[in-house]
Amino acid sequence: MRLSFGKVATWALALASALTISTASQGVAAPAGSGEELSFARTDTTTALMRRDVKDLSLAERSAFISAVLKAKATPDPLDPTHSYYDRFVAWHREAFSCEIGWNQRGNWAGAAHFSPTFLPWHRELLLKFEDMLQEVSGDPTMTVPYWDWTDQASTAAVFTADFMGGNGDPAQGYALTTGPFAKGSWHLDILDPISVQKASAIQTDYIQRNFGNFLGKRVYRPKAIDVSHALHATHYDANPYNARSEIDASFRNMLEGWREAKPATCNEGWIYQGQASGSPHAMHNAIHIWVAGVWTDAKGVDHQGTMGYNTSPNDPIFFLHHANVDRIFAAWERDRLRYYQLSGAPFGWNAKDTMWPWRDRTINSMFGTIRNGYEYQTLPS
Ligand SMILES: [Cu+2]
Repeated sequence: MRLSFGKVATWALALASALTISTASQGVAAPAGSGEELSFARTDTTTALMRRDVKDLSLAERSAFISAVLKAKATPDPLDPTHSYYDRFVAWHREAFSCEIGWNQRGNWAGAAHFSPTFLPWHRELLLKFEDMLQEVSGDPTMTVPYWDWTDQASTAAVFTADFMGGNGDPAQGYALTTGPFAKGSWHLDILDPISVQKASAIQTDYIQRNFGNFLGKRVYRPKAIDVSHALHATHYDANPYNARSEIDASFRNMLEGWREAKPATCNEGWIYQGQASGSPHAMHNAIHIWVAGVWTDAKGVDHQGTMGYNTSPNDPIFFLHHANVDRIFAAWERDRLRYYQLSGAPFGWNAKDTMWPWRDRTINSMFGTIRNGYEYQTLPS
């Protein structure tokens, strides 16, 4: 995601759309042999792998995960040796904001992976591929991405330690991360946001920056368990107009993605910009990106934001632990609603039976359900 420094709300009328969403099969798993071609992420896996809370990992498991991430960063990408295997994921996430692959709804944009119904299935597929990579580089076919339950203080405390994700940035050094395996000097950001995007927000450093809970001097809070419970009550997966402006009571996806009072997204110099009304707090997924990143103005009046605020937010490995938790909330929501995703009439890449950019390998519908995709969560929120 990308933070917006937009100061003024431009509150246009919601765009009318001819799209319709069918709720006929909601709550009912589609019958076998419905004619739809499905292919799952791990058809060869008979036992689902377990994604666990960081607070429950042993010291050896914590260390094995960090080693795998560091190895991925030191291994050239088999598909493109100009960057590391790890950075393939940063590049995918960055390119997902390109207008070229966006859905232009009469000037109001939905992205390939954000402010769009694809938000949850896209990040699920990204995480599965990230996990596959960690298994490959570590030689451990059972390795999974642990989740950071940001509603839980014990999980949060277990995440931000010197042997794992490191802590907060150092205010004396421009909020550079100076602790842990991804500290400045040890972990270098090789893929940055496009310059045009940086100009619109802040100039990005080539090391991780974090400024916990500070949004231009105002406190940002992490969502609580009760916020998650509330989100799980949303009955529909998504709603017209299928972007950041979807009503959260009707759109579980936007409830969880976290846009509130969003402005129409625009396309500037080839990149989609999604802002929202000034003073309207981001929620859920967005709020955590902002909580970790922070936004601040330095003594010279220059605006900065932390690494998790950029389109290249996967540069901070906390991204994957955060998104595992977002996916876990999705898993809790979809339990009784498996295969609900009936959107049709959208451009290719947003309909239930379409495949998603850039992989084009599995249908959106096939991304629903964790166990049939070869993994499950230790616990689900309720
Ligand atoms: Cu994202």
